[in-house]
Amino acid sequence: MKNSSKIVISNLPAPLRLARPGKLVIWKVKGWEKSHEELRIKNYELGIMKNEIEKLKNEILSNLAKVKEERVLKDLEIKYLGRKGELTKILRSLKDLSEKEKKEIGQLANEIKKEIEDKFSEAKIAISGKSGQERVDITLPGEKIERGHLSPLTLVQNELEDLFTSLGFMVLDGPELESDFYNFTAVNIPPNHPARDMQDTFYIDKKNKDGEYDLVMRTHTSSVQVRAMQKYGAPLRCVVPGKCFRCEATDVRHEHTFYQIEGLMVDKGISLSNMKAVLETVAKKLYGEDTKLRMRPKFYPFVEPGANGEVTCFLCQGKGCSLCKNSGWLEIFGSGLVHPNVLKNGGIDPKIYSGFAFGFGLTRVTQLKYGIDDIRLFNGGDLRFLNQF
Ligand code: FA5
Repeated sequence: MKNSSKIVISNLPAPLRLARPGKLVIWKVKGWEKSHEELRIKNYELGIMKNEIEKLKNEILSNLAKVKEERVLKDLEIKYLGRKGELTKILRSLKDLSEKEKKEIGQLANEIKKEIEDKFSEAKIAISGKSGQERVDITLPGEKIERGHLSPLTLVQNELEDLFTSLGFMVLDGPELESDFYNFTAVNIPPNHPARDMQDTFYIDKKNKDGEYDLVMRTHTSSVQVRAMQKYGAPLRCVVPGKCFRCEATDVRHEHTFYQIEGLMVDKGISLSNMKAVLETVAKKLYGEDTKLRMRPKFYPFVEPGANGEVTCFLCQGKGCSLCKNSGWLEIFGSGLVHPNVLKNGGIDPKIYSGFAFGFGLTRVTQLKYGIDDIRLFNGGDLRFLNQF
């Protein structure tokens, strides 16, 4: 090889250099025409390039045939067709070729690219099971999203809260899982007192260190009376809406879970007439100016004297029916002047202050307002019932 010189091809496109590590050396024999030699080299380069593209195509197709999961498919797509993908790199390197070469190899490369992209689309459809024809028609009218609304109980609760705040009452909250003390003892119903039988109670199956069951699901919102007095002292005006629980044999008027709204006013010189004025205002606000309110004495251990309040039965208009037990009246609240023992338990001196308290059955009040003939519909979860409000 004395009369020959070597040409080191260093400007091969990147994928070819990768494919053939080391330097590609072509021996140039002395006396050959330059153009002839270059043509030969170029043809050699193009041949390698075509082979590499074909090889890559076969590799991609064989890998695609094995794919079963979307995630793997995605990885393959990135590996070959991604911005830095192997096929993309080859295609990008074509820009270094002359126009004639580009035409020759570019056409092949584009055909292969198209074939591979089609295979990828087919694989995607096969894996996701969706038709390639599936399209989103943005001109179709949208699906109506149902709007919820407030429950009738909340509507009435809001109405009463507005009324009471306008009368200067605070709105308070209290725990539903309550201590035996606040639910009973603090409101003048000591342990073992027969008055405890007035409310069928869910006791929590957990004894304290003295072996007593001292946690209950509160049976009434009166459990918040002493809490409020201890926290705010006198004078005091508050209402407490909330859920109550009783172990009832349920019927059209009785539920095991129902709402009450408690009211408490403590100040100097509070009398029964103040209480009656407030309760009549509430009844008229709820049921209209013509509403008749009947109050009759009733025993509650935490008030003295005590009274219950009834309004005309909506179902029979006072004639008597199964809902009102043929009385023509429906009881909606209990009330009375706060017992001195309760004031004392709340840290308020009964010689200076007096007060009144009441407990509306909020669920019963709502039942009456909307003419709902069975209280159990509230907790029934039937949307046909709720959608009416
Ligand atoms: C009480 O719960 C007393 N804490 C009310 C009270 C407060 C009296 C302050 C005096 C001073 P009573 O058990 O009567 O009272 O219930 C009051 C109201 O709750 C009833 O008038 C009724 O409307 C409603 N109520 C009672 N039990 C149920 C029940 N099981 N289902 C639905 N509503 C009920």
